[in-house]
Amino acid sequence: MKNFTCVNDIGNLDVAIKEALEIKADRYRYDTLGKNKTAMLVFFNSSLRTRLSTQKAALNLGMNVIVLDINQGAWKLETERGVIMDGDRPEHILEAIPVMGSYCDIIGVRSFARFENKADDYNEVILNQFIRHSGRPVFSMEAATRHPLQSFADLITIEEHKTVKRPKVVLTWAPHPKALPQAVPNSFAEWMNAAEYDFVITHPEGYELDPSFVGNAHVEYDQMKAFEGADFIYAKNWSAYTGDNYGKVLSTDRNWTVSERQMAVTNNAYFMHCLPVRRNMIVTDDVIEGPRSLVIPEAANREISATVVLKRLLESL
Ligand code: AN0
Ligand code: CP
Repeated sequence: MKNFTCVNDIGNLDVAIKEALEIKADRYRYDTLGKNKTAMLVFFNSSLRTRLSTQKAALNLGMNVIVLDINQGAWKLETERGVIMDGDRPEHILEAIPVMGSYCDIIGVRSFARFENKADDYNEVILNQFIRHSGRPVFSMEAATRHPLQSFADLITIEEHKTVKRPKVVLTWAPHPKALPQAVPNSFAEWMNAAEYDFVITHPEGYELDPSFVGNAHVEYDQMKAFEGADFIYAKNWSAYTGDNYGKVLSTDRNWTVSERQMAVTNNAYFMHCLPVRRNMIVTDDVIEGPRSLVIPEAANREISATVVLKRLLESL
């Protein structure tokens, strides 16, 4: 695997899941594969899980790790080419990227959608600059349009808990006070479609996702109807994608907060969320603390998805 930015990079999902479960059963099995290799993790945005689980994954493989928070101690980066740099940004990303690449063997990047320019976000301008100019394999730790390490961990979690081959999985929008990217729902949809589950997306009107991620998923605007008979509920907020509303919050309707009321019509569904989660906006205390909540094992599986991805990148060096 040369880079890891989307579901296609991982290839056959059955093979990937098998590899993940083998690594989960013996996570230090490849502890010499990364000897004298350095992973650099570059964060343009905050993180708890991605930061910790990816470092742990690198350590599982015997790698060295360098973590850089761009906004804490590094020079502020200009990202536009052609700009006269007489403002508050002393360094250009086109020098910073190859310099970072010179100190490591593999680079992970977290760079959220900035909501300034939809085309720049959906063309993954920052992530692609890393791919083009670092000279290293690059993996996404959540970029503008996708969060593949999260979706891979979500897939592993569903595979561990499902009781039928093709479970009903429902992605539901839920309210949040701030504008959040579409990366997590886009990516989740991409992986669920690839897994060929019975996949339903529910959200208020105006929150339609990019059709290329929705694919053949069934879109249902009635949340209660969508939840009927579901085996897994995956909650997430996202801001609007469509037209001039790109990056806007159109609703904070707490009728969409996942509670026992909606969970009651499911097939005793498991509850999932990528975290961090705002309680009693996205989900009630009762549901997230309940016996069917998978949020902690789901987060724990981030170590497993990252170990598989780093292992495969190391194998292709
Ligand atoms: C981010 C998002 O919604 O993309 C990260 C989730 C993993 N969430 C927040 O910024 C709260
Ligand atoms: N789920 C996830 O990626 O969490 P962090 O933003 O804390 O890394």
